Amino acid sequence: MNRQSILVTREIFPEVLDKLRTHFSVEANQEDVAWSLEQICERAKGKAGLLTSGGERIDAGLLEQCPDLKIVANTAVGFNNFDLDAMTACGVLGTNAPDVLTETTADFGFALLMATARRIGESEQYIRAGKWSRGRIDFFAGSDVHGSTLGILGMGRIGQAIAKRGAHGFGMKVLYNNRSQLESHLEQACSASFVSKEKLLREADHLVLVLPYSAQAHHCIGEAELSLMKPTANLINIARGGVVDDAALAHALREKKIAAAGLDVFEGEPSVHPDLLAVPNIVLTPHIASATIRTRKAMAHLAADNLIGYLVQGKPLTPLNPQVLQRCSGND
Ligand code: 8YV
Repeated sequence: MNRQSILVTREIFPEVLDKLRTHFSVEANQEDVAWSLEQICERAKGKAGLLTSGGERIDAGLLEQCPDLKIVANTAVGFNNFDLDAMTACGVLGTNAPDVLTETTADFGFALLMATARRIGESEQYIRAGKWSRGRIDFFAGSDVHGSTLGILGMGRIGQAIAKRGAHGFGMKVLYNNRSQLESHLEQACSASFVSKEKLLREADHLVLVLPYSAQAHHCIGEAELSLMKPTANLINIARGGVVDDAALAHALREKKIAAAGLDVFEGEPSVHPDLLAVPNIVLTPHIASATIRTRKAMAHLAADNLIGYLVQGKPLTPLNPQVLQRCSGND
Protein backbone atom coordinates (compact mmCIF):
# COMPACT_ATOMS: atom_id res chain seq x y z
CA MET A 1 0.00 0.00 0.00
CA ASN A 2 1.22 3.51 -0.81
CA ARG A 3 1.91 5.39 2.42
CA GLN A 4 0.93 9.03 2.63
CA SER A 5 3.82 11.48 2.91
CA ILE A 6 4.19 14.11 5.58
CA LEU A 7 6.72 16.84 6.34
CA VAL A 8 7.99 17.77 9.82
CA THR A 9 9.42 21.28 9.50
CA ARG A 10 11.41 21.60 12.75
CA GLU A 11 13.42 19.32 14.99
CA ILE A 12 11.16 17.12 17.08
CA PHE A 13 11.52 14.36 19.71
CA PRO A 14 12.75 11.07 18.11
CA GLU A 15 9.93 9.09 19.79
CA VAL A 16 7.36 11.31 18.05
CA LEU A 17 9.10 10.80 14.70
CA ASP A 18 9.07 7.03 15.30
CA LYS A 19 5.35 7.15 15.95
CA LEU A 20 4.77 9.13 12.74
CA ARG A 21 6.95 6.70 10.76
CA THR A 22 4.69 3.77 11.68
CA HIS A 23 1.94 5.47 9.65
CA PHE A 24 3.59 7.73 7.08
CA SER A 25 6.54 8.25 4.86
CA VAL A 26 8.21 11.09 6.79
CA GLU A 27 10.58 13.83 5.63
CA ALA A 28 11.84 15.68 8.69
CA ASN A 29 14.10 18.58 9.53
CA GLN A 30 16.21 17.19 12.35
CA GLU A 31 18.81 19.97 12.21
CA ASP A 32 18.63 22.82 14.71
CA VAL A 33 18.21 25.25 11.81
CA ALA A 34 14.85 26.59 10.66
CA TRP A 35 13.99 26.10 6.99
CA SER A 36 13.05 29.22 5.04
CA LEU A 37 9.50 29.55 3.77
CA GLU A 38 10.74 28.74 0.25
CA GLN A 39 12.40 25.54 1.51
CA ILE A 40 9.23 24.52 3.35
CA CYS A 41 7.14 25.23 0.24
CA GLU A 42 9.44 23.16 -1.97
CA ARG A 43 9.47 20.21 0.45
CA ALA A 44 5.72 20.40 1.18
CA LYS A 45 4.85 19.64 -2.44
CA GLY A 46 3.21 16.21 -2.68
CA LYS A 47 2.79 15.93 1.10
CA ALA A 48 -0.60 15.17 2.69
CA GLY A 49 0.33 16.66 6.06
CA LEU A 50 2.69 19.13 7.69
CA LEU A 51 3.76 19.23 11.33
CA THR A 52 4.78 22.82 12.09
CA SER A 53 6.31 24.38 15.19
CA GLY A 54 4.13 27.50 15.21
CA GLY A 55 6.23 30.09 13.39
CA GLU A 56 5.84 28.88 9.79
CA ARG A 57 3.45 30.99 7.74
CA ILE A 58 0.79 28.84 6.06
CA ASP A 59 -0.97 31.06 3.54
CA ALA A 60 -2.58 31.08 0.09
CA GLY A 61 0.84 31.24 -1.61
CA LEU A 62 2.01 27.99 0.00
CA LEU A 63 -1.37 26.28 -0.32
CA GLU A 64 -1.52 27.02 -4.05
CA GLN A 65 1.75 25.15 -4.55
CA CYS A 66 0.66 22.17 -2.43
CA PRO A 67 -2.62 20.83 -3.82
CA ASP A 68 -2.13 17.45 -2.09
CA LEU A 69 -2.05 19.03 1.37
CA LYS A 70 -4.90 17.99 3.69
CA ILE A 71 -3.76 19.04 7.17
CA VAL A 72 -1.27 21.30 8.96
CA ALA A 73 -0.77 20.42 12.65
CA ASN A 74 0.78 23.17 14.79
CA THR A 75 2.84 22.21 17.85
CA ALA A 76 1.52 25.33 19.60
CA VAL A 77 -1.77 26.55 21.00
CA GLY A 78 -1.40 29.86 19.11
CA PHE A 79 -2.06 29.63 15.38
CA ASN A 80 -1.56 33.16 14.09
CA ASN A 81 0.90 31.64 11.60
CA PHE A 82 -2.13 30.10 9.83
CA ASP A 83 -4.27 31.99 7.33
CA LEU A 84 -7.23 29.88 8.44
CA ASP A 85 -9.61 31.37 5.87
CA ALA A 86 -7.26 30.45 3.04
CA MET A 87 -6.80 26.96 4.51
CA THR A 88 -10.56 26.45 4.78
CA ALA A 89 -11.05 27.70 1.22
CA CYS A 90 -8.51 25.10 0.04
CA GLY A 91 -10.04 22.34 2.18
CA VAL A 92 -6.94 22.12 4.38
CA LEU A 93 -7.53 21.34 8.06
CA GLY A 94 -5.58 23.25 10.72
CA THR A 95 -5.04 21.87 14.23
CA ASN A 96 -3.34 23.38 17.30
CA ALA A 97 -2.12 22.02 20.64
CA PRO A 98 -4.35 23.41 23.41
CA ASP A 99 -4.74 22.32 27.06
CA VAL A 100 -1.54 20.29 27.39
CA LEU A 101 0.51 23.47 27.96
CA THR A 102 -1.92 25.50 30.08
CA GLU A 103 -0.46 24.91 33.56
CA THR A 104 3.17 24.93 32.41
CA THR A 105 2.69 28.24 30.62
CA ALA A 106 0.85 29.73 33.60
CA ASP A 107 3.75 28.65 35.87
CA PHE A 108 6.13 30.49 33.57
CA GLY A 109 3.94 33.60 33.40
CA PHE A 110 4.05 33.73 37.17
CA ALA A 111 7.80 33.09 37.27
CA LEU A 112 8.35 35.99 34.87
CA LEU A 113 6.03 38.20 36.94
CA MET A 114 8.00 37.44 40.10
CA ALA A 115 11.40 37.80 38.44
CA THR A 116 10.31 41.19 37.08
CA ALA A 117 8.75 42.44 40.32
CA ARG A 118 11.77 41.37 42.40
CA ARG A 119 14.42 42.46 39.85
CA ILE A 120 16.00 39.02 39.60
CA GLY A 121 17.49 39.57 36.12
CA GLU A 122 19.15 42.87 36.99
CA SER A 123 20.51 41.66 40.32
CA GLU A 124 21.91 38.45 38.81
CA GLN A 125 23.74 40.45 36.15
CA TYR A 126 25.12 42.70 38.89
CA ILE A 127 26.68 39.74 40.68
CA ARG A 128 28.03 38.22 37.45
CA ALA A 129 29.64 41.58 36.64
CA GLY A 130 31.54 41.37 39.97
CA LYS A 131 29.93 44.59 41.22
CA TRP A 132 28.57 43.37 44.56
CA SER A 133 30.30 45.06 47.51
CA ARG A 134 27.61 46.16 49.93
CA GLY A 135 23.97 47.15 49.62
CA ARG A 136 21.99 50.24 50.57
CA ILE A 137 18.62 49.89 52.27
CA ASP A 138 16.86 50.09 48.90
CA PHE A 139 19.38 47.78 47.20
CA PHE A 140 17.50 46.15 44.26
CA ALA A 141 14.23 46.88 46.06
CA GLY A 142 11.34 45.84 43.86
CA SER A 143 7.59 45.60 44.28
CA ASP A 144 5.49 43.17 46.30
CA VAL A 145 3.55 40.42 44.58
CA HIS A 146 1.47 39.17 47.55
CA GLY A 147 -1.55 41.33 48.25
CA SER A 148 -1.11 43.43 45.10
CA THR A 149 -3.46 43.82 42.12
CA LEU A 150 -2.97 41.37 39.27
CA GLY A 151 -4.33 42.48 35.89
CA ILE A 152 -4.84 39.93 33.13
CA LEU A 153 -5.53 40.88 29.52
CA GLY A 154 -6.90 37.81 27.72
CA MET A 155 -8.76 35.44 30.02
CA GLY A 156 -8.60 32.10 28.19
CA ARG A 157 -7.36 28.88 29.73
CA ILE A 158 -3.87 30.23 30.49
CA GLY A 159 -5.18 33.56 31.81
CA GLN A 160 -7.49 31.71 34.19
CA ALA A 161 -4.66 29.46 35.39
CA ILE A 162 -2.53 32.54 36.15
CA ALA A 163 -5.47 34.17 37.95
CA LYS A 164 -5.82 31.13 40.23
CA ARG A 165 -2.15 31.27 41.13
CA GLY A 166 -2.44 34.96 41.95
CA ALA A 167 -5.69 34.82 43.91
CA HIS A 168 -5.19 31.58 45.80
CA GLY A 169 -1.43 31.45 46.15
CA PHE A 170 -0.55 35.11 46.68
CA GLY A 171 -3.74 36.72 47.94
CA MET A 172 -3.85 39.07 44.97
CA LYS A 173 -6.87 41.02 43.85
CA VAL A 174 -7.46 39.82 40.27
CA LEU A 175 -8.91 42.05 37.53
CA TYR A 176 -9.24 40.99 33.92
CA ASN A 177 -10.36 42.19 30.54
CA ASN A 178 -11.31 39.88 27.70
CA ARG A 179 -13.33 39.94 24.46
CA SER A 180 -16.23 38.63 26.55
CA GLN A 181 -16.91 38.30 30.25
CA LEU A 182 -16.46 34.79 31.69
CA GLU A 183 -19.42 32.83 33.01
CA SER A 184 -19.80 33.51 36.72
CA HIS A 185 -18.69 30.02 37.86
CA LEU A 186 -15.41 30.52 35.96
CA GLU A 187 -14.94 33.99 37.45
CA GLN A 188 -15.56 32.57 40.91
CA ALA A 189 -13.09 29.73 40.40
CA CYS A 190 -10.32 32.27 39.86
CA SER A 191 -11.73 35.03 42.08
CA ALA A 192 -11.46 37.47 39.18
CA SER A 193 -13.50 40.57 38.29
CA PHE A 194 -14.19 41.76 34.75
CA VAL A 195 -13.26 45.42 34.20
CA SER A 196 -12.79 47.75 31.23
CA LYS A 197 -9.38 47.76 29.56
CA GLU A 198 -8.83 51.31 30.82
CA LYS A 199 -9.54 50.36 34.45
CA LEU A 200 -7.27 47.34 34.07
CA LEU A 201 -4.42 49.52 32.82
CA ARG A 202 -4.94 52.12 35.56
CA GLU A 203 -5.24 49.70 38.50
CA ALA A 204 -2.94 46.73 37.82
CA ASP A 205 0.29 46.50 39.79
CA HIS A 206 1.30 43.59 37.56
CA LEU A 207 -0.31 43.39 34.12
CA VAL A 208 0.02 40.03 32.35
CA LEU A 209 -0.78 39.75 28.62
CA VAL A 210 -2.13 36.37 27.53
CA LEU A 211 -4.41 37.27 24.63
CA PRO A 212 -4.11 35.59 21.22
CA TYR A 213 -2.51 37.64 18.44
CA SER A 214 -4.84 38.97 15.74
CA ALA A 215 -4.90 42.06 13.53
CA GLN A 216 -7.15 43.71 16.15
CA ALA A 217 -4.72 42.86 18.95
CA HIS A 218 -1.75 44.37 17.10
CA HIS A 219 -0.05 46.97 19.37
CA CYS A 220 -2.93 46.82 21.82
CA ILE A 221 -0.32 47.96 24.34
CA GLY A 222 1.37 51.07 22.93
CA GLU A 223 2.29 54.54 24.09
CA ALA A 224 -1.30 55.56 24.99
CA GLU A 225 -1.93 52.41 27.04
CA LEU A 226 1.44 52.54 28.78
CA SER A 227 0.78 56.12 29.81
CA LEU A 228 -2.35 54.99 31.69
CA MET A 229 -0.39 52.49 33.82
CA LYS A 230 0.97 53.25 37.29
CA PRO A 231 4.63 54.35 37.35
CA THR A 232 5.17 51.47 39.81
CA ALA A 233 3.51 48.85 37.56
CA ASN A 234 5.14 45.88 35.83
CA LEU A 235 4.16 44.55 32.40
CA ILE A 236 4.51 40.85 31.52
CA ASN A 237 4.06 39.60 27.94
CA ILE A 238 3.75 35.86 27.33
CA ALA A 239 1.18 36.29 24.53
CA ARG A 240 2.77 37.07 21.16
CA GLY A 241 5.18 39.57 19.75
CA GLY A 242 3.24 42.39 18.09
CA VAL A 243 0.66 42.60 20.89
CA VAL A 244 3.04 45.16 22.44
CA ASP A 245 4.66 48.05 20.57
CA ASP A 246 8.20 47.15 21.63
CA ALA A 247 9.69 50.56 20.72
CA ALA A 248 7.04 52.35 22.82
CA LEU A 249 7.67 49.93 25.69
CA ALA A 250 11.42 50.52 25.62
CA HIS A 251 10.76 54.26 25.73
CA ALA A 252 8.34 53.89 28.68
CA LEU A 253 10.90 51.78 30.58
CA ARG A 254 13.72 54.21 29.87
CA GLU A 255 11.59 57.16 31.02
CA LYS A 256 10.36 55.14 34.08
CA LYS A 257 6.73 55.61 32.98
CA ILE A 258 6.31 52.05 34.28
CA ALA A 259 8.65 50.23 36.67
CA ALA A 260 9.69 47.13 34.73
CA ALA A 261 8.77 44.53 32.13
CA GLY A 262 9.14 40.78 31.67
CA LEU A 263 9.02 39.63 28.07
CA ASP A 264 9.00 36.12 26.60
CA VAL A 265 7.80 37.19 23.13
CA PHE A 266 8.95 39.94 20.77
CA GLU A 267 8.04 41.69 17.54
CA GLY A 268 10.07 40.04 14.76
CA GLU A 269 11.59 37.38 17.06
CA PRO A 270 14.18 35.93 17.22
CA SER A 271 15.37 39.52 16.72
CA VAL A 272 14.83 41.78 19.72
CA HIS A 273 14.37 45.55 19.46
CA PRO A 274 17.80 47.05 20.34
CA ASP A 275 16.20 49.64 22.65
CA LEU A 276 14.79 46.82 24.80
CA LEU A 277 18.27 45.33 25.14
CA ALA A 278 19.56 48.68 26.36
CA VAL A 279 17.20 49.17 29.32
CA PRO A 280 18.06 47.55 32.68
CA ASN A 281 14.57 47.24 34.19
CA ILE A 282 13.55 44.27 32.07
CA VAL A 283 13.70 40.47 32.19
CA LEU A 284 14.03 38.81 28.75
CA THR A 285 13.46 35.14 27.86
CA PRO A 286 13.44 33.54 24.38
CA HIS A 287 9.80 32.36 23.93
CA ILE A 288 10.06 29.46 26.38
CA ALA A 289 6.82 29.74 28.37
CA SER A 290 5.69 26.22 27.40
CA ALA A 291 9.18 24.74 27.56
CA THR A 292 9.33 21.88 30.01
CA ILE A 293 10.33 18.52 28.58
CA ARG A 294 7.06 16.91 29.64
CA THR A 295 4.90 19.64 28.12
CA ARG A 296 6.88 20.00 24.91
CA LYS A 297 6.56 16.20 24.46
CA ALA A 298 2.82 16.37 25.10
CA MET A 299 2.50 19.19 22.52
CA ALA A 300 4.48 17.24 19.91
CA HIS A 301 2.50 14.05 20.54
CA LEU A 302 -0.77 15.96 20.23
CA ALA A 303 0.31 17.43 16.88
CA ALA A 304 1.36 13.96 15.68
CA ASP A 305 -1.90 12.45 16.92
CA ASN A 306 -3.80 15.09 14.97
CA LEU A 307 -2.00 14.02 11.77
CA ILE A 308 -2.64 10.33 12.46
CA GLY A 309 -6.19 11.01 13.66
CA TYR A 310 -7.12 12.86 10.50
CA LEU A 311 -5.09 11.20 7.75
CA VAL A 312 -5.46 7.61 9.02
CA GLN A 313 -8.68 7.56 11.02
CA GLY A 314 -10.57 10.61 9.68
CA LYS A 315 -10.87 12.08 13.21
CA PRO A 316 -8.49 14.89 14.25
CA LEU A 317 -8.35 15.69 17.97
CA THR A 318 -8.24 19.49 18.03
CA PRO A 319 -9.47 20.90 14.69
CA LEU A 320 -9.53 24.67 14.19
CA ASN A 321 -11.69 24.78 11.07
CA PRO A 322 -14.09 21.83 11.42
CA GLN A 323 -16.01 23.10 8.37
CA VAL A 324 -13.38 21.24 6.36
CA LEU A 325 -14.40 17.96 8.03
CA GLN A 326 -18.06 18.49 7.33
CA ARG A 327 -17.25 19.25 3.72
CA CYS A 328 -15.19 16.04 3.47
CA SER A 329 -17.84 13.81 5.03
CA GLY A 330 -20.50 15.50 2.85
CA ASN A 331 -18.46 14.48 -0.18
CA ASP A 332 -18.20 10.82 0.85
C1 8YV B 1 5.45 28.12 21.28
C2 8YV B 1 3.41 29.12 22.07
O1 8YV B 1 4.89 28.71 20.22
O2 8YV B 1 1.86 27.36 22.03
C3 8YV B 1 2.09 28.51 21.74
O3 8YV B 1 1.26 29.24 21.17
O4 8YV B 1 3.60 30.28 22.00
C4 8YV B 1 4.54 28.28 22.50
O5 8YV B 1 4.17 27.17 23.12
C5 8YV B 1 5.73 26.79 20.86
O6 8YV B 1 6.69 26.42 21.67
C6 8YV B 1 6.31 26.70 19.47
O7 8YV B 1 6.85 25.46 19.29
